[in-house]
Amino acid sequence: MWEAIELIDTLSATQGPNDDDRGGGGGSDDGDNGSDNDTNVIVKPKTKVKKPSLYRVLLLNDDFTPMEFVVEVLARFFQMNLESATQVMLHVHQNGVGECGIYTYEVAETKVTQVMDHARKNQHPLQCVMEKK
Ligand code: TYC
Repeated sequence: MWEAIELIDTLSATQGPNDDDRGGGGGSDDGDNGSDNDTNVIVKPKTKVKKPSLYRVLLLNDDFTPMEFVVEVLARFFQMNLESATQVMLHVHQNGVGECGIYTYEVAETKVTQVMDHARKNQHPLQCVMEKK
């Protein structure tokens, strides 16, 4: 995608009469209509900035994963202090599901993988999933 921008001809603006006009019989050879407020049009690539889609990382409740383990997971992988981690853990315990954080796709995917790997290694059935916001 391209956008046109106008560039004011600083040469003609600062040097007064155009001294490049040799042999043109006084006429202008710069291809414009002769009125000498020269502007040149150049093109540059249009910078496209798109906001990335965001994803919620969620923890699901189960009957077997120890509360202490869930708190430790929230502190370790989601940078929560013990108070926040305990609040989120209790929310999941009471409501079945709770939000650990909101991230771009690849960060969210990494968090889910880290939590699931950690839970499996410790033989807990803890489930962590992501969903588009
Ligand atoms: N319900 C679990 C228990 O009573 C605790 C728990 C909380 C498990 C949150 C998973 O995501 C979870 N031990």
